Amino acid sequence: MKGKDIRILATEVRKDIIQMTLQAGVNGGHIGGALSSVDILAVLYGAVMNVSAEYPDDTLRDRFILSKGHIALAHYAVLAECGFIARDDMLTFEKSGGEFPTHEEMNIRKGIEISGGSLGYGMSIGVGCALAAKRSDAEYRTYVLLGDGECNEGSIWEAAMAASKYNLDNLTVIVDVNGQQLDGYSADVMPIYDIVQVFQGFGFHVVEIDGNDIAQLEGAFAVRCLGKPIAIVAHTIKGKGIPEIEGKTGWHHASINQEQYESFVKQLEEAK
Ligand SMILES: Cc1ncc(C[n+]2csc(CCOP(=O)(O)OP(=O)(O)O)c2C)c(N)n1
Repeated sequence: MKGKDIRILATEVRKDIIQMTLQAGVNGGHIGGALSSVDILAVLYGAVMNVSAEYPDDTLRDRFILSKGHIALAHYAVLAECGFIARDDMLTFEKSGGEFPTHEEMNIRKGIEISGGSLGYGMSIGVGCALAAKRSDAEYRTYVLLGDGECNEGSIWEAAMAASKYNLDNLTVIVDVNGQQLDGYSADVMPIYDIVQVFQGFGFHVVEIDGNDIAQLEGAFAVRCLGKPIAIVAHTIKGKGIPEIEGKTGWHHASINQEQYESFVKQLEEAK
């Protein structure tokens, strides 16, 4: 997938997310937090990670751990755009008996490293992958995508302590800070105050960026710090790409109808 224009990839992934949500009917999809993370996923898969659909289980592949597992539909979309998942299969999202439910199930052949859905444990798995790489002198890097609401889980911080203790400079954690969670603003539900300082306090080298800006993401993913894990604090907009829903509450999880689908695709095209 390397070489494809990342902005085009991101727009295609956003369209796929809308299409999957429409096809899911009343089951709907986690549309808001999927759209906020798209640029992060597009840069990772389009420009950064050493992964290939041809050899999905290569032991030296970079590891991507989707800890905010409810946005599996965004992950399915980028995996489909990169050839890991057939498009027709992607469109079985949320269908009974299908392989692509709302929270993803571990399937290395399809590029899915963990089963997700219960927030807060992907970071521990990522720390385990990075520690294993260190101990076996393997060259791969581990990337973990967290939500800012997810950072209310105490297990994140236990894993953060371990990442520093073991000097996991082969680990990059990205926090999608869209400022919202399931039923409101993160600042109201359970504020973390200064997430940059918190990660610094846990011994991370922190990079703070606009997480919907491709160039800033590319720069952040190139950062390394000897002996320290990296945390990318990525400020994003929930619902990014569709002006009608950008930053609005109520779009964490939703169903859409045909009319909304057509309007959303039009808005995505215009925002390109
Ligand atoms: C352990 C656990 N508690 C609660 C939930 C229900 N839940 C699903 S998404 C979500 C909000 C997560 O917020 P955030 O990480 O900010 O996600 P985003 O807004 O980026 O979609 C919650 C509480 C869950 N999936 N797992």
